[in-house]
Amino acid sequence: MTTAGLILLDHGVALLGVACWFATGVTAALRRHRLAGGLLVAAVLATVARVGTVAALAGQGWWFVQEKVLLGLPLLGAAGLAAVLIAGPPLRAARQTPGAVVALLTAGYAALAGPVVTFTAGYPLRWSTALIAVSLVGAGALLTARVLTVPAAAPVGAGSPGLSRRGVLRLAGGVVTAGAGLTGVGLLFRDPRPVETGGGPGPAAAGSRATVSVADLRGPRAPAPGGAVRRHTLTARAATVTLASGTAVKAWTYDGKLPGPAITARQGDLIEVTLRNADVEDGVTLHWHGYDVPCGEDGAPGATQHAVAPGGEFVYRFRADQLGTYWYHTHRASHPGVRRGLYGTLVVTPRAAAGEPGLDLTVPVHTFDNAVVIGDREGRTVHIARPGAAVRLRLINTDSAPHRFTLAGATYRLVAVDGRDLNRPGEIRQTGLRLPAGGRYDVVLTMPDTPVTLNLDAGDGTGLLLRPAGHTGPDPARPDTSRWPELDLLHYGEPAPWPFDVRAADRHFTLVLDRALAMVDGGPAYAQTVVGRGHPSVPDQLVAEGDLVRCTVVNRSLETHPWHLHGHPVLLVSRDGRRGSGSPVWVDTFDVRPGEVWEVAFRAGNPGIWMNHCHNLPHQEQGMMLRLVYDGVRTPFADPDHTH
Ligand SMILES: [Cu+2]
Repeated sequence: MTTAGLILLDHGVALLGVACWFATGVTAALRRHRLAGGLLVAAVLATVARVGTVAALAGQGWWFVQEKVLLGLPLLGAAGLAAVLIAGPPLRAARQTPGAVVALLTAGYAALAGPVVTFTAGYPLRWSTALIAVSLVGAGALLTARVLTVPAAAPVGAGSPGLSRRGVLRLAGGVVTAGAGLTGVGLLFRDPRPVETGGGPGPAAAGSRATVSVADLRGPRAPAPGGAVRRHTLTARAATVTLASGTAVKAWTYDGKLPGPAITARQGDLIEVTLRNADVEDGVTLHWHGYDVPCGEDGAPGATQHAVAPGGEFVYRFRADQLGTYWYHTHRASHPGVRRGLYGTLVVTPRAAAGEPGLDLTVPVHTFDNAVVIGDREGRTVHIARPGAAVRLRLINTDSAPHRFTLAGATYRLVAVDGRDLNRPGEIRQTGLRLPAGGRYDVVLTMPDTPVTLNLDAGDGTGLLLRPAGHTGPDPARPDTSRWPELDLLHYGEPAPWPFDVRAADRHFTLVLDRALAMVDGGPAYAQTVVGRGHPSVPDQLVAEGDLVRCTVVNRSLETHPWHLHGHPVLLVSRDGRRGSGSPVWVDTFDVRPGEVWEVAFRAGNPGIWMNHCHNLPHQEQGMMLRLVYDGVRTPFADPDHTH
């Protein structure tokens, strides 16, 4: 069973246990003794089964079970054992005692506390969570005891003066419960650690070394020798754009276009883009997704610049040293900014074109409220190619969810991922390509003398049709590709030596992704969390220039998280503890699906302050973001409430 399957099964068994314990308590209270006895057996069995699911899940990693092992199960175990001891004998004798009902319902509260802690706090378990959970279960027990064992019409002043033994016990229980609860609530407001060092040295002591501002980490002003200057001015503005396919889209745009103007360069050129903002009230930036620009050009508001407000301007300059397929988008209010249209493509080709020109198509996919488009068209776009010509398709996913592409009618090779070439990628056919949010695949094929289709997802016919020049037959229907297997990047292409030994990493960080109650941008939220926190309360990751950094990314949730680090490509090391057998794969975005554990590594060679976040942009907005901070680099742009 997959880890995600185990997570779901464990949730199910936990909820079954809650239902059984409460049902036992209620039926006992109603004096349905035989039914209560049967339910008690079921509750015990569900609890034992829960131990089994948690144990199985523990085999996938401690992150998946920590709060269950340390809190949920011990609490339930203690309360359940007490319930069996207290309620078992009277139930067997078909008697009811108030104490039995209290004990059974208390086991119900304890059973409920486990999943509540899992869904609201998760990993890592904190003292505040544990104390509040124990306190709430205690409060539930005391209240239940009070309701069930104090006669509603007790005569005032009757009974013995002073406290009975039961009264003393209750008073003590109340004090302990209140104390635990108050301590737990107090601990909630303890500030999180501001920085994680990943086992490496901490920040250099203030004043002991020079610091550099990200404002000074800017790109060069001239191209490489022989290179050109590619100058653009992009003006962000709201516009209603009529797509080539005829649909009108109310959008935020760069230059009134969807997508924004395509930026292309030859390797070594200087790209200089002046961003102006006409009327996008939230402000805009340009982030060069996957392009390892100097940090000051990265377009991350609150870290590398202030967002460009209406009437404002910012000039980006960087050398087009990296070849390949990239894209740009706003990083200010990315959700909804990117979804509404603030994106465009960036393609860098070699200085000298190799061989005869074939067909080179940039294929950005985007989903608007009322249209799914490739480029600026819905439906199927037709291109003509000469049989025998080299065709390159540059697939770009500009959405927040993965897309599945299938190419029918030809064999092909996936030659580059996120702009970086794979080593000896083999020919494949009838294989699906799942492209993470923000990711890019470069696919090449030799045009056959029959039509080829590129198909998007399962749906509506969105895609490309490559028609051979001179072809007169009918165009092919959309093929059924739903059963095609999915290419596993970890086992594609041929191995090649890695540029470093990941076992010798200088720092190792672990990011556990989940949902929980947390503060996001100054307000409480049911957040998308990293180690239980929401942005900007997630601790920074500290690195020093030159460090080899390992990062483990764990997904405890039931949603996919396309993880995206700015400024650095990361090498995919392993998934669920297993290394790949194929080409080294360098990416800037990798999908961490539910229950998966990825390990990646990178060399810290681009000083700055870099955003590290989920590229499902609604998740990012809901807190799933942190910063990678180089020691000695500071930002004058900090704006902790508005850094999306
Ligand atoms: Cu996510």
